[in-house]
Amino acid sequence: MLTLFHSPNSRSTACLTLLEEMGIRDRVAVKLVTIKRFDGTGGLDAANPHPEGKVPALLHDGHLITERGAIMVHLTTLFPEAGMAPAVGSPLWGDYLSWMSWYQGVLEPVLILDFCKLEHPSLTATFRTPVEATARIKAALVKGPWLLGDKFSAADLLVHSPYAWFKEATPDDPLIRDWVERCKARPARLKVLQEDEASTLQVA
Ligand SMILES: N[C@@H](CCC(=O)N[C@@H](CS)C(=O)NCC(=O)O)C(=O)O
Repeated sequence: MLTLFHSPNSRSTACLTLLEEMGIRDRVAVKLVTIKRFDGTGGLDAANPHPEGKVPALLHDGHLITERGAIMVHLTTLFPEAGMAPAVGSPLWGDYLSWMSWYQGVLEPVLILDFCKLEHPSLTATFRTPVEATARIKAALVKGPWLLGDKFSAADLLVHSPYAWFKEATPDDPLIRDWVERCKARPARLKVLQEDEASTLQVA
């Protein structure tokens, strides 16, 4: 059995959107939990199995998967027919894994460090900066129209997500802005955002 632990308008929204994109909402139970919010609202939820009380978390027959990249790779591997990732083991699968790992290991830290205006030679040596991150996304989109070429995938869903939430972080580049807008306009995302809007009232 698969259970996704979700809190509306949070990082887990992207995982719920993936379920919608894949047409597998009926295959994964979604449990709403509260989380500690930056504005001081919410709080830890005893029903959430995430070791730090965060979302998303995916429980698969007693095994806990955390980190959006890992959750998305797990789901796209379990349901390959949904077509949200290249065939496992194909050369393009390597590109897919690289984007998912790069997001978790580099892009998200880079954007948060930049938002906090934190600079240090070790940080730059390890992660580089938004300039290099932008160049990497742009290089893929020049070939485009999606990160993996002609098909929208979970890589687009994950990598565009911080720009959808924080418009000011979006690089001032027409190719990247257009890609973010195309990701934002997908019906699956719009549907989940509407649901999140409604369920926030229930969870708060
Ligand atoms: N690296 C994790 C980050 C998870 C995360 O920070 N989630 C936030 C929601 S946006 C959270 O649960 N915060 C509650 C807390 O920090 O206690 C991922 O991408 O899955």
